[in-house]
Amino acid sequence: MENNGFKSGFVALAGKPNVGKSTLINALMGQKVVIVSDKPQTTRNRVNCILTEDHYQIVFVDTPGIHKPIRKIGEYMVNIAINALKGVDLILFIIDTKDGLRNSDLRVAEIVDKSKIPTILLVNKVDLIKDKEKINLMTEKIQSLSSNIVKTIEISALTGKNLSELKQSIIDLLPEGPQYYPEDMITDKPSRFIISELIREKIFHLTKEEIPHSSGVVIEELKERENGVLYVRAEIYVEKKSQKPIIIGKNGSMIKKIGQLARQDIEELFERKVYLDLYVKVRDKWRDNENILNNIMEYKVEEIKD
Ligand SMILES: Nc1nc2c(ncn2[C@@H]2O[C@H](COP(=O)(O)OP(=O)(O)OP(=O)(O)O)[C@@H](O)[C@H]2O)c(=O)[nH]1
Ligand SMILES: [Mg+2]
Repeated sequence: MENNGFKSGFVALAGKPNVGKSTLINALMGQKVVIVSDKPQTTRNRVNCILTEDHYQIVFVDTPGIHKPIRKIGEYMVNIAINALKGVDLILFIIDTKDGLRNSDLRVAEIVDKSKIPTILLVNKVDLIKDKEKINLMTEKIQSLSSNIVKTIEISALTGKNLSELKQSIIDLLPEGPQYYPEDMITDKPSRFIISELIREKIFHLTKEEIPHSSGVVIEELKERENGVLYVRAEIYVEKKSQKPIIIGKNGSMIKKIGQLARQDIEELFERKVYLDLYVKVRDKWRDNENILNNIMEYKVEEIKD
């Protein structure tokens, strides 16, 4: 097949939680596709984000942060992240200059090294750090651990610093290849997944301590009504009875806020009116329950099988 110089490939993000993987993907995509928060372990599934231009198609693979799992959900997440690197054309390995290097970064470095896939090391959040020496020491340490790093770029996913240079480097490193996805497709995930993520994002933004991480969102019903309104019924899972009133809030104020903000995002994305019905369900220790996880993390199941 003649590709006429069209370039394409899969570009996976790798890094510990909270380094800015999802923020970077949204910045490179030029629109919000994946959810972001200031709390670690926001991303729980692999999400392909597709950027198509005249001469190339980049499929960014967002992944959960690689960490030492405590619960079963963490094991799923790390498995998903590691498996998402298999067979990709390029890896973007992100470190966080603000947080410095930790054991998880060294673990990621080892995984990246083993993959033998060409890797760009991204030294992120440089907007927060003036200490050049610190940045250099971090960079050298990681470079010494991952022999497949072909380039290192200091970036800020938040301010956009050096992102056009990064995009050009990605394109340069991609092979000639086919257009994998239709040009108007921005993610491989179904509407249900995107909607559940937008709801979960609001919980991450509005609640604190153990609440965001104890919460999960499942879409129970999604249908278009005759009047064109998109009807969504979603269940928010929490782990303990005591967490339910926190999600609901005083006189229902918290769940109302979650619903309002999520609805706005969903309406914008789907360009139609949305009716969002939210329920809170206590699911005892759901994060260690494989039956529930296989449902909530359903989008990874084939991924995990080798
Ligand atoms: N100052 C600054 N903050 C950043 C930058 N990039 C990301 N952040 C912030 O870092 C936090 C984490 O960003 P995410 O994109 O959710 O990080 P992630 O790596 O996807 O995290 P997980 O999904 O938990 O693995 C958010 O509060 C972002 O706004 C940056 O370049 N500069
Ligand atoms: Mg993320």
